[in-house]
Amino acid sequence: MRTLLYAFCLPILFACTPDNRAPVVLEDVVITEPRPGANMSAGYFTISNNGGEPLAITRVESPQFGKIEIHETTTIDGVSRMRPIPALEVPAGGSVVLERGGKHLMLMQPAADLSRISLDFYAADELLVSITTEIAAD
Ligand SMILES: [Cu+2]
Repeated sequence: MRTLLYAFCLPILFACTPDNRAPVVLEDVVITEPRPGANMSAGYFTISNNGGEPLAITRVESPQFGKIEIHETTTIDGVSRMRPIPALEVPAGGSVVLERGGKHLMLMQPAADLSRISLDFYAADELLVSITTEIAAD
């Protein structure tokens, strides 16, 4: 599933890029169905920073999830572990892929109704981008 979601410019925070691309764009967004018993979903996407300054996403919020963490999976001696990371860094003009076995969102405490999922991405207290998507079959 290829989903191109919108990003919007916050005029006070960001000048739009000269060619009018949105400063922050999320593509290929996948939110997995919560596994029975596990009560959490994973989120994968590609995030692109079209602006001229590096970005650090420090917080993700959703009305559909009580708690969201940014995780990184590392494999040491064949053992995979995931741990929360304080920020998702996206270099100026670059992009970062969140995928299985790597960085991902961990979405906990899901609401009963997950027919639409909204996610708000923040750098500290500044809202950078909001998206709306749907659960994907895992
Ligand atoms: Cu995780």
